[in-house]
Amino acid sequence: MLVETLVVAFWALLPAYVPNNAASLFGGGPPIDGERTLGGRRVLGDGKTWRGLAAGLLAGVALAIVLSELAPMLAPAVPVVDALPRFSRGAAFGLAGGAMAGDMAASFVKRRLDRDRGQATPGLDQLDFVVGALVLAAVLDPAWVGEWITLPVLAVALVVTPVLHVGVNAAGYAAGLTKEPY
Ligand code: CTP
Ligand code: MG
Ligand code: K
Repeated sequence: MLVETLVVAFWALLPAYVPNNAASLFGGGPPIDGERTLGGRRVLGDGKTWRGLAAGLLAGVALAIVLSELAPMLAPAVPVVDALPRFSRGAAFGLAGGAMAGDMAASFVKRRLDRDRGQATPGLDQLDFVVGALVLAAVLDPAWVGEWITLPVLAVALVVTPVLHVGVNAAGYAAGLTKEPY
């Protein structure tokens, strides 16, 4: 059922969604690339900081722990779902760390394409973190990914994530929390 697929996809990917927003809210300070350059351009740029990385990891893993406690309580109360995912350590760290790694990988690519920090790169900006999250989760806990990230969940995730991401960022921009509306 589509609604169940949507709910499971959203729940399973929440620990991958929040790291970006936490990094945006709490990031700043020394950049991860130490201001080093590659071919005349920054390796990652000033938008990728240690503080943002730490905040993102912490927020994602903490949320996964909370959701794991809530899942068995909430699932019986939500009529459309049979079960909601709980997160193993590998899944939690994979989703949060993979989201941050995917975001960093995208910045690396953007700098190689001569795009300045913060310049919009449609497609990459909206999917980098979810692809990174699913890849690292699949490496750290393939059984969890096999159980929860079914093909319909994956399809929904790839379609709904960009819409959700743009919506959240637009709202954050309107509220004065982020520098760019995308
Ligand atoms: N951020 C951070 N550390 C990270 C990721 C993000 O401090 N590892 C913060 C930065 O303040 C960044 C903001 O979150 O500006 C928004 O993140 P993002 O849109 O990914 O960075 P951009 O500034 O757009 O830079 P880039 O072009 O490299 O994506
Ligand atoms: Mg950006
Ligand atoms: K990004």
